[in-house]
Amino acid sequence: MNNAALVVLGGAPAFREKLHVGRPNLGDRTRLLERINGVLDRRWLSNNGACVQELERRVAEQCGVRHCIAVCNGMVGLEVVIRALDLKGEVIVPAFTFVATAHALHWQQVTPVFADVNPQTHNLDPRAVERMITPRTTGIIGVHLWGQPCDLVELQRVADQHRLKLIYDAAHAFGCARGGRKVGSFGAAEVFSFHATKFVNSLEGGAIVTNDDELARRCRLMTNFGFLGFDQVGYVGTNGKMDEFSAAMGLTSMESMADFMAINRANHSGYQRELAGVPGISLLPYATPGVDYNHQYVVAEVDEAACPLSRDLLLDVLWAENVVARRYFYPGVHRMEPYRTLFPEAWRNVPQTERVARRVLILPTGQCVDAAAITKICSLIRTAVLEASEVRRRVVGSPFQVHRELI
Ligand code: T4K
Repeated sequence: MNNAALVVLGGAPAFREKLHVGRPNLGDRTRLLERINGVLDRRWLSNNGACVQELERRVAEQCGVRHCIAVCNGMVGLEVVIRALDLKGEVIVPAFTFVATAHALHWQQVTPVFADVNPQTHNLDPRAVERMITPRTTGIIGVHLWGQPCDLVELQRVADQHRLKLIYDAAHAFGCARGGRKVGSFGAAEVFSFHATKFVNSLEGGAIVTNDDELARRCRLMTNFGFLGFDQVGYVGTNGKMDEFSAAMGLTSMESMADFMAINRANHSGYQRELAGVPGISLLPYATPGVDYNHQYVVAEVDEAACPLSRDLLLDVLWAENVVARRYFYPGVHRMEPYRTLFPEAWRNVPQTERVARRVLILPTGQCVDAAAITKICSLIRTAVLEASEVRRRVVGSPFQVHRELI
């Protein structure tokens, strides 16, 4: 009897321990602990310490930009840029993104307007952006989803033509590039997330990067309460500073970027090989010429017209086998509160988001996943799909309860 059928009957899961999407990649422990000891020795724990300064230098170098402001997380970074650019009224964002992209606007009293995505890349569709522009629109936030650079040329054209400010939520795209130009150097500013689950992580953290001197100055002041000097405040700032332990982690993580990338790339190829020919299952390919990816997300799509098993049933099977795959970013931000109540008709404008959100399943990758685990995960998927009618009968019809925490 195969594994998928086994678990449905209540047998032991295929993996003894949960294999989560988002397990952090870790750099060199010794180097990290040295850095942390250095922080303790210096007794300088936050407020523009040596590690933060070094991280900012290295991130700016890596992106080929003049300025980097390290922040406590990506969402605060977005808020600071939104405020520093004085975005008002409406700003267009993709409906298919993590909720933080929209929340950052809402938190700053700006209305997020949801535009549709390109079904091939899941990235913001510039033509859909154009359709959503109104006299109240002041900006666009592109999201380099799954580490794929947006349609940079077209989005810039739309922004220029309509005199809109364009920034990027680059939470997924550290280390990525298009045409040799690094993500981080596009638009008025870009914001990275260095959250634990990201390609490069600083526990919690993020960075604002820009070539605009004045914008950088404002962002830096705003992340430190708006202080211009010891006793002088010039803006309504916030506390968006990164602390020294986080920066130590970020620096150590950056030093292992090449390793992380190689692991992610090999994992992605493994999934591609092992899932080839499974009916109705495909992987987002990361294959556009001239684009460098970090391969941080393994994005599977379940085409219900061709796959005998629904995406959600497949998710149930995987969870039951201790493979904690995720339905990012179901059901689309426009269907989350408060946006669902504020804009109950928004779904009508985003048919591709609606479709993509029903298809996507993110599979585990990174350091915690090896070739043997990938083979096992793919064999579970293959078995579940090939024996769909039996799996469906047992999952739906049995008292076996799949624990769906977090979903
Ligand atoms: N823009 C975009 C496009 C984003 O994707 C994000 C964040 C942001 C902006 C905002 O950036 P930050 O403000 O977060 O810097 C997780 C992350 O918390 C979030 O950072 C990330 N995107 C999002 C895609 O994923 P959840 O709600 O899925 O978190 P959670 O707790 O379910 O954890 C994710 C998985 O990672 C789980 O399977 C467990 C695993 N995990 C997590 C942590 C923290 C570990 O194994 N170890 C860990 O230490 O949001």
